Amino acid sequence: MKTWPLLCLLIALSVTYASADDGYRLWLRYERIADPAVRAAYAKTFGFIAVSDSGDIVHNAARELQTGIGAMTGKHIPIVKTVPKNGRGIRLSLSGASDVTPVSADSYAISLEGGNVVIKSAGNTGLLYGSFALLRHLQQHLPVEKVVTQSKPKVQLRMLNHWDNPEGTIERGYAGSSLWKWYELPETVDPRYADYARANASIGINGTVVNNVNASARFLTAEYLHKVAALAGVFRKYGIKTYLSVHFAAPKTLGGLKTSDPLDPEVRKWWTEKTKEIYGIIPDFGGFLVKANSEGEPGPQDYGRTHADGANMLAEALAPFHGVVIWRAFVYKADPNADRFKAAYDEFAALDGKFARNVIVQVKNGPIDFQPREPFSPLFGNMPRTPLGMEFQLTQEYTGFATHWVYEAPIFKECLDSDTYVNGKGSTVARIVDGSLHNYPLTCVAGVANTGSDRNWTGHPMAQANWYAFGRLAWDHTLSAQAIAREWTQLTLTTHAKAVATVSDIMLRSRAIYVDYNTPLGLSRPWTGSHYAPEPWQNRSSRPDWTAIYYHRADSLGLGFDRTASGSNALEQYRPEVRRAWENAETCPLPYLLWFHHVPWSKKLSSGRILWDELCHRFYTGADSVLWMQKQWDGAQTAIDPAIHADVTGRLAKQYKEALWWRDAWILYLQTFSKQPVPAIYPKPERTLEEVKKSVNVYLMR
Ligand code: GCW
Repeated sequence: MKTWPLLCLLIALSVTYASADDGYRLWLRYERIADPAVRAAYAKTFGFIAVSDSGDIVHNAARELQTGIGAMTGKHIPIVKTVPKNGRGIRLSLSGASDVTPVSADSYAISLEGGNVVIKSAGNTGLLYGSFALLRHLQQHLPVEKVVTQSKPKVQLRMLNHWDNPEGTIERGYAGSSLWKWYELPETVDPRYADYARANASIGINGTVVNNVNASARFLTAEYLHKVAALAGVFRKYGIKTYLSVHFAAPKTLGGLKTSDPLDPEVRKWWTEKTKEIYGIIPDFGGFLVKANSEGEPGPQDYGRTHADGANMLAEALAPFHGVVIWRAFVYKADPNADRFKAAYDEFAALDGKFARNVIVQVKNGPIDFQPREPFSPLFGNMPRTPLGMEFQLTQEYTGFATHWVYEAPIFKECLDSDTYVNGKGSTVARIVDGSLHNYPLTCVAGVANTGSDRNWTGHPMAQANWYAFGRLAWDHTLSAQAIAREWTQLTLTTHAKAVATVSDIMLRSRAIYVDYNTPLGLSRPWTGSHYAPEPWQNRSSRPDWTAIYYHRADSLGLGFDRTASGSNALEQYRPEVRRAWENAETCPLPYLLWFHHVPWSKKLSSGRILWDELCHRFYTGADSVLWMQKQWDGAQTAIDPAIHADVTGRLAKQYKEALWWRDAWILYLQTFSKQPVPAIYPKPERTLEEVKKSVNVYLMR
């Protein structure tokens, strides 16, 4: 213990701005508090951490408090078993309720009792979450008296989905390679796994699917199950359950059976035995995530069976162990005459009520695919008898990889706050997902992870906020995007009030800015390829819905996808109130206009501009706004670690270049249809369409 003063000194030294912050600590930096009055007040209040339970989870909670408060105050705080007679401190107390449901085990209360801060919960995980809540409070230098609170997660399963492959790559990952070193596991257990778990636990995440939904059967072999077990052993100590994505055809590919038909008794037996084997190795295993009959993955439809048949077979195998099946609704067929928008609803809505009790159907927030802005998926509200889980994407597949600063909380909130009108006004997507509207027995929110082996975890330092915001909203969807932005900034970057205001302001505007220069007015761009470079001209692919022209439908008359009754009629999948708001091109809100209407180039919009001019306006102001982001960011320089500041400055410079790229590509290409000039108030693009295409081709070269 004598090393403590030295350690504290080292921590204090390491966080002065003379040395660089590499971002590794995320929002758990525990910077030494500069204000001596606050530091002294905290030091006086936190003389000990009393904890009677010695289980791993509670032990980690106490350790975290010790490390965090120790670093912030420069004081060593002992962990003790009984509350000392004198002095003030923290008490972690299991309140021992008999009806411990998953939600109440995670809930916590923080109170002040006789000078002590008492964190109470019916479960160990609740004590862990309460400890992190206290640390969040202190990291914002708030008065101890204000810490009194009660908190309960609104959703049971709050999980990350990793699209990590067995050879270490990450599908749609932009922050290096996979965190999981499969070839080293299980013998070598990277200490980083525990830091990953800590970070997740600190924001309430309690589940992780470690492998890609485009799943390799390799993960179901005994060799790999032992590797997964080593990870699960680390995660469990932070209240996190481990799940696997499974390859539906594993009975054939791995088991050597002739079929993977879910109604075949041999196939069912194979899954039952495999599941038993898994629980023998990982006793608290969470369950399976399945992508079936989607983008070439095998599934029950290969045998003329339904998604429910497939899910229920796995559910039966998992039920004795209380495991769950999370079955994805991300499906669409290669039909040139179909509208991909309608596919999930068409395949799933009729199966409502046909799934086993331990199945959750996981739905992406929008009907197409994680676009920068999508209307909410019409499945929400249309499966009252089937628990629907939410799938958000944290990794920035369509929101600029690691070179664009896009704070995603507004995307998540926009969807969660959307009113489906399914049980009248106020039937928000959030109330469906949290189970309150339809009394779902299971609730789940998943985020496709944006983590990787980069030292700062997420590539773009500001992308850490998306992981953070996801966890906070999965816990409590009523939090505002603004409150989370401010909180994250204070924990991660600076407590300097003006800089906090500046940075959170950039964050809050960043998504709208991105949409303006990337996909304004309801354009979308899920065409095939890397999803990095603009390519609105792309018209050839193995599938019609893997081209750009399928989505934007530009022609000599106008732009946009007609999804009204005169077009694909996807709007009929929504309730009349929603339909009415969107079906009339005159009154459809501009953000959704081209999602639902093919609009003539010269049509006057509610903004007072004609479509073509409005598009130009958005593309130009969007790209120019990146200059505003740069200016604001520069203004916050003195309050932010120089290494992080410089890193983001570089990325913003790149973002500006790419914003111009997107702007010019779209404008020059669409101009070949609109035949209209760029309004005189804007400078004309300095390149030709051919030149833009050439620069894009560089990124498409093999
Ligand atoms: O958006 C598409 C992505 C695929 C992904 C798929 C899915 C994992 O481009 O990379 O595959 O969605 O969600 O299954």
